[in-house]
Amino acid sequence: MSIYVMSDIHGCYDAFLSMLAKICLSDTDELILAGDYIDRGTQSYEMLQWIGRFPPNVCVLRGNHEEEFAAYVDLMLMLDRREGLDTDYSSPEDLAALYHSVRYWIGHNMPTGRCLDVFDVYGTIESLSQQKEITLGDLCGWAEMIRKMPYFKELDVGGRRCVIVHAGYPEGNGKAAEGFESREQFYLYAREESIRSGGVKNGMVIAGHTPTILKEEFAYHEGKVFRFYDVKKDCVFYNIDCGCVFRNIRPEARLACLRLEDEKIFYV
Ligand SMILES: [Mn+2]
Repeated sequence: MSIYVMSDIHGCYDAFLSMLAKICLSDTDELILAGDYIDRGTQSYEMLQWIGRFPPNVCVLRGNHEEEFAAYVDLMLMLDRREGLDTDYSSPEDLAALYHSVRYWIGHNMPTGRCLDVFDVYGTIESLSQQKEITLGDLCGWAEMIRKMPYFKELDVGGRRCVIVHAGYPEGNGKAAEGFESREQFYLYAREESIRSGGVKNGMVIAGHTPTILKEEFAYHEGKVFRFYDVKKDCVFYNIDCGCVFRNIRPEARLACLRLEDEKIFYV
């Protein structure tokens, strides 16, 4: 039995399926997905469908893109109620109309007037609405699914405490973490802080969120998995976001999968 971890699939459903085939995931293996299934790529719908019915040996954690998606759905519901739009939960046309109302409302009420700064930043809801004819009921179902996703998963790997999380795991048990309002914000948004003020004593943290193809970022490693060992904390840090969604513009970008028991890395 093996445990595999993947992260930041970002709508690359075909690459995700290729990876499942490559690692020959069986029912006795465990797969942990560290968030950001949607946005940027073209197959967010397929990813949402897949994580809506994932098998019991899969653990689906929350990424910042899921959290934001659920917040956009909340905003749509809020406006629907406030303006008395009475959107039909099973009508694709009604959802399209509500979507445009939200954009119009933001355009007229936000200081910047720029809707895409605050709502549906990657246009995912718009393309789901236009291309897949989804409904408000579908969106509410996905938002509910997202709210059930845990922020992190802890397990024992060869006697070491191992935490899998989307971006970072703050050290200690304090309520807040360096530069962040809450632990939850750190779980979802930490970048170099994930190493500087995060970690697990005598353990391991596996995260994604910062693509290893970005030269200006701490995790830069030419599109390969980034591994760092902190001697003081006796903690191994992994960043496994190898930027797969940028593959068409960056040849070094790819999808990675880490097998925990021997730290073997697979790429597609
Ligand atoms: Mn992220």
